[in-house]
Amino acid sequence: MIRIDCAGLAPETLAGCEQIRHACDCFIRHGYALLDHILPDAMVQALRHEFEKNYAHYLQEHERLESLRVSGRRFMVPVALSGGFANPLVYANPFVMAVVQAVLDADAILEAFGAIVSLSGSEAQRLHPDGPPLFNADISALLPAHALTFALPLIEMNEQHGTTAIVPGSHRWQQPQDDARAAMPVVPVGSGLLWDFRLHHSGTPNLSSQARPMIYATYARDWYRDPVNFRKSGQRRLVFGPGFLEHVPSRARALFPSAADDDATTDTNRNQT
Ligand SMILES: O=C(O)CCC(=O)C(=O)O
Repeated sequence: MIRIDCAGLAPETLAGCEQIRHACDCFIRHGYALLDHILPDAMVQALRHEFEKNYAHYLQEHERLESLRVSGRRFMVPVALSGGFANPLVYANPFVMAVVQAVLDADAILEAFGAIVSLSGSEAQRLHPDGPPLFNADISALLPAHALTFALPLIEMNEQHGTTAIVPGSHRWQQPQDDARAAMPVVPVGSGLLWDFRLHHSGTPNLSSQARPMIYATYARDWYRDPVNFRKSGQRRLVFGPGFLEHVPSRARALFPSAADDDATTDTNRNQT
């Protein structure tokens, strides 16, 4: 797999830099970008502790009103943009944003934010894209990306904890292919994996004794809404902590064009069952 090392890159000069161009090229051609050293390890360790403390109720084998079982012992759960998760380095990471704005649009939005929790013993998911084709026509696979998923693991994704298997190039498939060869990237703490919404991928089994929480962010063109992953009325795409929107830096404001939408709620809904 192609990996892009972001260590030492200056956030102010990312737009034209060689590594980001390489990441965008990989994303467009192969449907993914694997970015190393986008956050300090200590910051991600702190996010993990915060998650385990504040979201312990999601580390159980139980689907709640606001969570969604996505496969055996694997759940999609809401995470509020508050505490460490309200840090712009997390939801608008400069390296991630440089790719997002190049492969989507300068005014791409943050469409959803939360975590996928693969509990100990979680099973292999089937390969799937994150959304259906835009059109019921071959052209869907030829178009530029309309949305992407950014995955930020809170513990290393590897053979033991499980990882997200991806099938490079599958965002260009006209039909699902049975003989697809998936890549199983090791994604260390501090690295992040982006994939095109059309790319076929799957969570692999968690063989370890601990849960594997992975923060996800869906970035999208401003007209797109994920049509499949929020089918329960209790789910929320974005949950804002108190005062969050007032503190979004100007470089990240475009991510939140419709903060008053019904789909965006404040932190008070977070613990509803
Ligand atoms: O658990 C993972 O690594 C990926 C999960 C996933 O792709 C999904 O739930 O759609």
